[in-house]
Amino acid sequence: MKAYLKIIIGVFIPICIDLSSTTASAQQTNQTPNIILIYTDDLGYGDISSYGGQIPTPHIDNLAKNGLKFTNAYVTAATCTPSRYALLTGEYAWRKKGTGVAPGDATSLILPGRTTLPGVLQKAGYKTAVVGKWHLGLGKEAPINWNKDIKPGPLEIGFDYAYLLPATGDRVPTVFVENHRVVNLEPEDPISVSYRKNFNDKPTGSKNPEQLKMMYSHGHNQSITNGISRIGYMSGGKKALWRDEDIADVLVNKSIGFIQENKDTAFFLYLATHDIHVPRVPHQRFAGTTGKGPRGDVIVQLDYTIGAVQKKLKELGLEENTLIIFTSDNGPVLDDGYVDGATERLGEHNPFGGFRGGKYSAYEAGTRVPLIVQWKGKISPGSKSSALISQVDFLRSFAAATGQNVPKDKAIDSQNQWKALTGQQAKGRKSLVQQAIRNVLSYVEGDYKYIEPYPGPSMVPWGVNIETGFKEKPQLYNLKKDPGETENLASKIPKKMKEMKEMKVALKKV
Ligand code: NG6
Ligand code: CA
Repeated sequence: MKAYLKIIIGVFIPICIDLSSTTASAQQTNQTPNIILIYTDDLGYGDISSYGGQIPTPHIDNLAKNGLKFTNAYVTAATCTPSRYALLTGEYAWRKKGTGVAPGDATSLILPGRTTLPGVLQKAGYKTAVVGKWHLGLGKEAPINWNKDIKPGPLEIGFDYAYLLPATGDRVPTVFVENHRVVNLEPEDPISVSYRKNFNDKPTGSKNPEQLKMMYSHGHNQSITNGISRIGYMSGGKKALWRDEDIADVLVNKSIGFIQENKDTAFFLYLATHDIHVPRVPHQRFAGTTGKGPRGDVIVQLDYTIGAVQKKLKELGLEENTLIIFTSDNGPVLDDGYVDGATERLGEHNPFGGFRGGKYSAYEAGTRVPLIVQWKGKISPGSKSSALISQVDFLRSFAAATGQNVPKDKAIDSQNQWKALTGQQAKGRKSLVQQAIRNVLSYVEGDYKYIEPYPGPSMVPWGVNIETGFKEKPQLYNLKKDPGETENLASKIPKKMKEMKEMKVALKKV
């Protein structure tokens, strides 16, 4: 069923939305906002200047100036694959085995037939696209043949168009995939990929460090492309290899191309940036501009990306009709496997925004992320919200906003938080679950957070220098009074602890 959103702008903000009326119109009008979801990679709560960062991000700050900034918003997991899985399916990833960080040759984790965020919007008459990092697997059976049609993938689960980095920038194959095909692949130079063994003694980071323009620090010592060694081995596809310096520009061009092409219909663009994941290799326009090394420079490059999208919307007169959501797939990390000076050149900039832990961690910095929603003319500019929001809610929120019915047994963790997301309501959800590496779960409700006991290492066991938040005993924190999670209240308020534990156990059984 196609949707029609009737918006009555009253004397008072916020707005009133009547979801009862439906028509067959998919025309992009005031009533059906375009939706652009900008999903950044590894960007921390404190990485942008509107959240206290020391690196200038004027275009991202503009989103906050014109829109609504959340201080209590979460991604569902502290790594990429489970976060994206939950974002697109409306279900926590820890419910499904095999949804941890996916290798570059993983097969599709979200299969045709699933209820998905793009699928819901497609049904509502939107043109849908994903541009950027996928990292949810591609194809049906391993090993993937990269030289033929690669499917199923995004086109089979609700996207009309896809331009992808198949996994991450640091994993082979380092090529773009457009719809079902590797871009610029020449049949006489086919691609081979292996995550187990090298091909014909091809150069690797560990054997040929002299060929590297950026040294690896941990992992990332296998096949070399563009002077950077990666995770995994590949050969062939010479013409198809991306140049890391150009990735942001390529994704911008594909995004604004999609916007241009669909300016007259309602569209949904999921722009999943490679920035600011490793390897951090800014274009020369941005290299050296922040004095904070590549990590700082790719934040400025990310800001440019947002600026380019804003410029396009303005040029097409679509600013008022477009809702932009800006957020991140997990918390920040400094050294994530390459020697790029991220730690040494940080200075006063604090990506962690005062929270404990970071990417991979059960502590807050793992999953508390920036979230900004801009919808000009609808959301009051410069507003702030402390509503508890999870990205898993986007699916049902947009379903409700576009008049789509999602059966109760689908997208089971997603809640319709449309009102909170658009600033019409101060309260969001009551509780949520956070997922750290090794599927260690935390439960947040009200001011409190419970971290389940786990007998694991206290530091992430590879060189990232981040606390896991794992303890053999349960932990309970009052996030309001103690956002830095310094005082474990488990033994001080055992009743609360018990209650939180029971809630978490109950949720897991759903
Ligand atoms: C880790 C990688 C890290 C990054 C991460 C996934 C090593 C040593 N580290 O395994 O560099 O790729 O996986 O990041 O290989 S994510 O943002 O896509 O989840
Ligand atoms: Ca990530």
